[in-house]
Amino acid sequence: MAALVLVLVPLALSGCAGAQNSLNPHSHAATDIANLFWWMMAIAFGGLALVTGIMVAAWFRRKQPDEEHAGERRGNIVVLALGIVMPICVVCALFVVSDTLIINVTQAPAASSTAMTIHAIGHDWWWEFRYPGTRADTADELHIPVDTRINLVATTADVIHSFWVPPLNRKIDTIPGQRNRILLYSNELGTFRGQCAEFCGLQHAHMAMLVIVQTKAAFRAWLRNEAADARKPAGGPALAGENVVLASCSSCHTIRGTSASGYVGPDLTHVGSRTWLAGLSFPNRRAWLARWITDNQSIKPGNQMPEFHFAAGRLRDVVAYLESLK
Ligand code: HEC
Ligand SMILES: [Cu+2]
Repeated sequence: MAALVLVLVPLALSGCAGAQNSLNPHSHAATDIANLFWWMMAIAFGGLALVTGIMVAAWFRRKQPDEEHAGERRGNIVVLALGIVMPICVVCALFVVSDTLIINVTQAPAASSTAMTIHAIGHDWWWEFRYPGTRADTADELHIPVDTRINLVATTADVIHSFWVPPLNRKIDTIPGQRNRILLYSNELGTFRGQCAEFCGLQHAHMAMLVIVQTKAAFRAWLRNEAADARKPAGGPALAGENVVLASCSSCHTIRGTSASGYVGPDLTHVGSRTWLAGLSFPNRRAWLARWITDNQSIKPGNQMPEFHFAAGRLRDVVAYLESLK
């Protein structure tokens, strides 16, 4: 029973599964990182096996009382070779491999080698993504075309965060006043999860993102829609909701094509087309949106949006408007 617990608990805590797994690489940079991990793991286990083997052998060949000092000299040489010389060689080899091979591959790409640039901006506690050359500005869902080298520029609007999408590449910190770059690339269609990897305050754990890798045509269509202004609701509850949102929410949120131009929270121009909101804290569904507006401090305690206690009818209008922003 104890042995079973010892095996199962680390497996459960390791979290090696799902869409945020650096051992399930989808780019050559991530493949190299995963390979380095497996090599280091293999060498470490080789070292462990060797040391354990020597300990077991020493137990069987331990001195008998009548051979006090026999073999001491040879023992010293073994300690010197296995305990000092070999670790130095192994660590140096790993350093050279990771420094010359892995760091080079995962390094910021030469600007001329990439097909497009995307800006990732960390905020307490959500991710903003901009596509220079267009007006597209979105949050927490980063769309990219497949098989395309992207120059990802990571900056911050407040404190230090770290942009990390484990299946695609290593982490890159967002440092105030500095632009850090990393190559973003995926060789496969799919949705990968990323996470802020630098403690940035109360809701650091709820600062996640999705990277949605699309075919080039689907990506272009998405970007065209994302760059466009918000569509004016034709009528009904969505139109009534627009007035409430412009009056109550525009100091913090931008809705392009309207008077709302705040920059404290995410751009809501196409919020209706996202699948998860607020750093992937809740799915983009009607009941959750209503709860977010009235009760967001219980969903994401400490987040910088105030709660609004609208009457039921108004709340329904506001939600209808948000949902119309496709
Ligand atoms: C004082 C500034 C402020 C005001 C006013 C404000 N918000 Fe927010 N809002 C935020 C911040 C900050 C976030 C991001 C919170 C987080 O994820 O940590 C946010 C997030 C959201 C999100 C999630 C968006 C996404 O893509 O993740 C929605 C939806 C939203 N707000 C709707 C509203 C509505 C509707 C109103 C008006 C009734 C409103 N907000 C008023 C600051 C504000
Ligand atoms: Cu963060």
